[in-house]
Amino acid sequence: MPGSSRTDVDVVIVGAGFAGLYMLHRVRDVLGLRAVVIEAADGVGGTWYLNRYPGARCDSESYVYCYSFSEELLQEWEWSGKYPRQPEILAYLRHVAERFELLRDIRLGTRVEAARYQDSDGTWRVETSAGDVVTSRFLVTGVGLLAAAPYTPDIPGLDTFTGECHHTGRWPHEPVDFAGRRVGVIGTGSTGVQAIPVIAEQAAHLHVFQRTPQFAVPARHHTVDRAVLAGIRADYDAIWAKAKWSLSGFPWQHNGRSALAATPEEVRRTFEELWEQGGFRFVFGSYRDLLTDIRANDLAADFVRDKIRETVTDPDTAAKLMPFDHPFGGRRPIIDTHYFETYNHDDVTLVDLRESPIKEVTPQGIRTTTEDIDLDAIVLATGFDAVTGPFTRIDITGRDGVALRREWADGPSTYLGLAVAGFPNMFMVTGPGATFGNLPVSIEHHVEWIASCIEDTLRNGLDVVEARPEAQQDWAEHVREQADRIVTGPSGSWYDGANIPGKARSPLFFFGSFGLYRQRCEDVATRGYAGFERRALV
Ligand code: NA7
Repeated sequence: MPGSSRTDVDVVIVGAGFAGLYMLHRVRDVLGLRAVVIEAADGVGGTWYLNRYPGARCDSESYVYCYSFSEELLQEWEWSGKYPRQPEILAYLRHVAERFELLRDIRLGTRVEAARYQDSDGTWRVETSAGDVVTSRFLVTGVGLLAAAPYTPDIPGLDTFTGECHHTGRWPHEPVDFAGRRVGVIGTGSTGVQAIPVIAEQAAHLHVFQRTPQFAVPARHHTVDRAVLAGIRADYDAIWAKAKWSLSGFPWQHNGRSALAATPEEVRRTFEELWEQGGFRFVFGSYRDLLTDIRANDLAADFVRDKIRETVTDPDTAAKLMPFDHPFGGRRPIIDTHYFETYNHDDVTLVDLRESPIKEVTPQGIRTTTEDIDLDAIVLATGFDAVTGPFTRIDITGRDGVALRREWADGPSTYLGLAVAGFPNMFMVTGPGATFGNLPVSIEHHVEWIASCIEDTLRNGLDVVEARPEAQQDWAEHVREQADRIVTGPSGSWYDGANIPGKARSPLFFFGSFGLYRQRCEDVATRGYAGFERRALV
């Protein structure tokens, strides 16, 4: 593959998570290009390096929350259970980095501060926290959707708190001991819901500060029988084929039926079965109209509310935990382990912030409009400046010095979530406007598509590849159409930027299916990268 000696490397990759590690392997070992990964953290793993809070676990089943590109890797790695815990995923990614000898081309503990496209010679200048500059022909971001941009709300007095305070996305590496302590958790998204039952087991008393009650489906985590794993290993080709062309990156589809055409008894039976199986099947393996017809959606929402009512013994607490202001799946579906059961313990108190909002944090604890709650530790499970935040924290400038931050001030616009008009030779793995679901499946797809595009560009003796503004405009409209098509379109959460005060609201994902998206990307490639302008520098 013809690289270039004009630059330090051919490809700079930002981030050493699932995306960056595979991108490096692909461009270096398959295409033979010179590449470097620059990673702010002191270790590989991305999200799974940073999110070490108690109970951190993946919501995708372990055997599909991994790479599929290497048959040997698939066959040799032993997952311990249905859902992998954070340390296990981190161990897996470290194993990948070592197995494919990636570490020698990864610069850890180095933050990309700025990346500037040079109009004069079609290259990128990447400025790092180490004070140096790396020049490159291509810039590929593997910055992830969330972990690089934790969000701490501006609560008055937070910095006056004299106890321990941690954001879940920046959890200390040494264990935090909650035994015998009074702990407050702010936030009941996926993270809070995972952490709360685990912290409750240790703490003397746990106060949960809830602003928006959420739907959660039980994980039903269990260890995996060796025989079951062997069966999965033998069937991997079929499993990946399904996952790649599915709705959300999982190897199953909805049941093909309408919830509205079924009798109430059938609906109840189906939901009960899926509830017992646990996990995302309840959302994506259920009726075909669950996410597209509000009447079908209401049936699922009522079912979950009934479950909360049955599980939580105190009716007042149960009522407060009942989601009411968004459809089921309108926010990121939550998978839990004993979350609602936790509220049956005497040493757990739910504080409903809709009734009594937080006024301030004091040196001793949290003051709401109705009471002072003394605490020894506060856990901020308050989420992330999702999808665009990891980009806007870097000073990226494209052609004519235009800043990406400014381009995206009213919401991001991309072509296929892979490229941005005005930012030549820059590609994004899972950028805004791409699909959301079982992410390793998206990541592998993006990495392979980007590598093929770079390969094809270089083979054709071209220097620059750039999304055309009109193709980007068409894609933005398509993203919006798909968001409007589903009743569970963004409902005021990080899905559309609503969780960050002042952030522009716009759909951050393509809510069509993984299959539809993959087809579109394949069509673009087969039509000679339609929608991209490719040129040689004279
Ligand atoms: P989320 O899903 O954004 O949840 C953040 C939570 O923090 C949510 O319950 C918020 O309430 C709450 N929050 C945020 N700001 C405040 C203030 N100021 N006061 C009280 N409560 C607040 O983040 P997660 O980390 O749980 O999950 C992010 C993704 O990580 C997850 O979806 C997975 O894909 C992995 P709100 O709902 O806004 O009322």
